[in-house]
Amino acid sequence: MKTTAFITGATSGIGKATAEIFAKNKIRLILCGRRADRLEALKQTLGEITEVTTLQFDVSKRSEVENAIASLPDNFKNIDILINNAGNAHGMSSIQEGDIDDWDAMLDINVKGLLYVSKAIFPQMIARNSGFIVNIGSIAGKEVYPNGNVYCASKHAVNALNKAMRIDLNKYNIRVAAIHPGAVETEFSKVRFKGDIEKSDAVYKGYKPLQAEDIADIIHFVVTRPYHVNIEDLVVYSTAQASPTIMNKN
Ligand code: NDP
Ligand code: 8X3
Repeated sequence: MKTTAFITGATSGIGKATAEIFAKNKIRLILCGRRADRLEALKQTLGEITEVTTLQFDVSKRSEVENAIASLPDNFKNIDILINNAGNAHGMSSIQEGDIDDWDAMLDINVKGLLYVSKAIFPQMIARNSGFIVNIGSIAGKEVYPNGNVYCASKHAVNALNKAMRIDLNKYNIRVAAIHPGAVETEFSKVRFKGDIEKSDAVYKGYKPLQAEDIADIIHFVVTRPYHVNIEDLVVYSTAQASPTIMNKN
């Protein structure tokens, strides 16, 4: 039987690259995001090589999450792999100057959104005594850096929830893994800096950052190990990056 994967944040960056490599490897796809036009475009292109269905919802809206997942057609209901990837940083400033709307967005999307989606998918994995949940954390979930405050807190929460899922779902034979990338060149910085292209481009200048495909390749490796193997936690930097703040730029 074919493997089915559910990917949140599939419309861009790491999620989109993961959808592409999964499609090439004939994994059936449930692709999620808010931007309907991008979901439709992915359905058209990737639908030529594998079975694809899409769900448009905001992970931070609990009823949207529940309704969307409940609406999956029967042939997509058994999810083997959940990639909890949707998320972003919103703003970057000292904690005393932080925008409370940005804090709400990061905690609602990166933490509560991941929980809402997972909660809706746990039951069928538990019932089948099988499944794999991959949580996309960040180096911001391992260390706190200046002006990263609430984004770092949200990713520390993802790190904690990854461990919690591994412990609590252990008796159900469910694999759980987290991947924590350093800087990856995606739309991430455009979102963080609210469309300020100069600021977002500067994040990736002067060195070779990770590409979305690098992380997608690692995700694919992690989910294709034999079932008794669970790579639980991976931190991935570009060669030029030694820590959240130490970068060998030219
Ligand atoms: P992108 O901005 O390129 O992609 C973010 C994805 O998340 C988009 O598909 C977006 O889809 C989706 N998303 C954002 N908010 C919501 C929401 N409220 N509801 C549903 N979907 C949402 O960034 P990346 O690919 O870089 O980020 C993916 C993950 O990787 C995030 O969790 C991020 O924190 C993490 N990460 C990124 C790093 C980087 O340097 N780029 C490094 C470490 C971790 P849409 O807008 O269509 O809803
Ligand atoms: C994204 C990487 O360093 O901007 O999570 O936090 S960083």
